[in-house]
Amino acid sequence: MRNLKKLVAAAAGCLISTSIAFAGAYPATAGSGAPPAIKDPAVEWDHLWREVIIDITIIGVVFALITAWLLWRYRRRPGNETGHAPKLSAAAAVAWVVIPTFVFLADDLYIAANGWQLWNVYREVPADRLEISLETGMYSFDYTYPNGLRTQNELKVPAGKPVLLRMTSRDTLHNHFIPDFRVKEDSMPGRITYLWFLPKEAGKQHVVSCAAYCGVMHSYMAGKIVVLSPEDYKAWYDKEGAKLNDTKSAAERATAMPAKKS
Ligand SMILES: [Cu+2]
Repeated sequence: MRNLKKLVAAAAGCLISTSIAFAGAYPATAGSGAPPAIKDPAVEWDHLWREVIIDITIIGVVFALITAWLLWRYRRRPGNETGHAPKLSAAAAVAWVVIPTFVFLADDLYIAANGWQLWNVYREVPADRLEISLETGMYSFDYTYPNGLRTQNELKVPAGKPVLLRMTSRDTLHNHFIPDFRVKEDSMPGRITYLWFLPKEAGKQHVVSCAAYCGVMHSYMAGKIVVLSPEDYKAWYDKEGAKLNDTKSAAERATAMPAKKS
């Protein structure tokens, strides 16, 4: 009985200190007064994900070891079938329910609070950003750059600059999912939604996929994000912008010409 009490106390102490140690390992930024530094949301989401995996692994292993030890400690022995098994005291029985529940809930709350905090940080888009409009439709992603340039299913972006997509849809619900950047947001008719990400490595391409069932060709609704160096991006953007202006002025000249008399 004394052993059991010691065990309960040791397990509780171990788990609570583990939980507190993790809380210390992930410093809070919300409410500290200073604006949070711009961080790559993808890295932060990965951090949180690893933390969930580590927590549930530690809790799972500790509880499995305790269970295995109890099974061995109180195993059936020959000649002891009628037995005089020690009874749990009321306090020990309550402790067995309350302490594990507290540990699980404390960890759940801690993880949920970190997720909520990270979500709030993520929803504050960095001021220095490239803003691009996105209209989704069956079955394409149509991007419009600040100079009016349009691309379909391919978004070129400069490395090192946060990119904000303002999204809407011309027909039904779609979703712009970029797995590599850990971002995913619905686009829908009559509403503007947004997501942002931080492309870091020039020369890389990232898959974009629709992640909301939008019709029979939904599985074909995919695109890519091409990350260029800032210089290459500027060169491409200026060149395509100039082409667009030439086309526009030619169209304006054509409409301004007086109609020939017949
Ligand atoms: Cu879809």
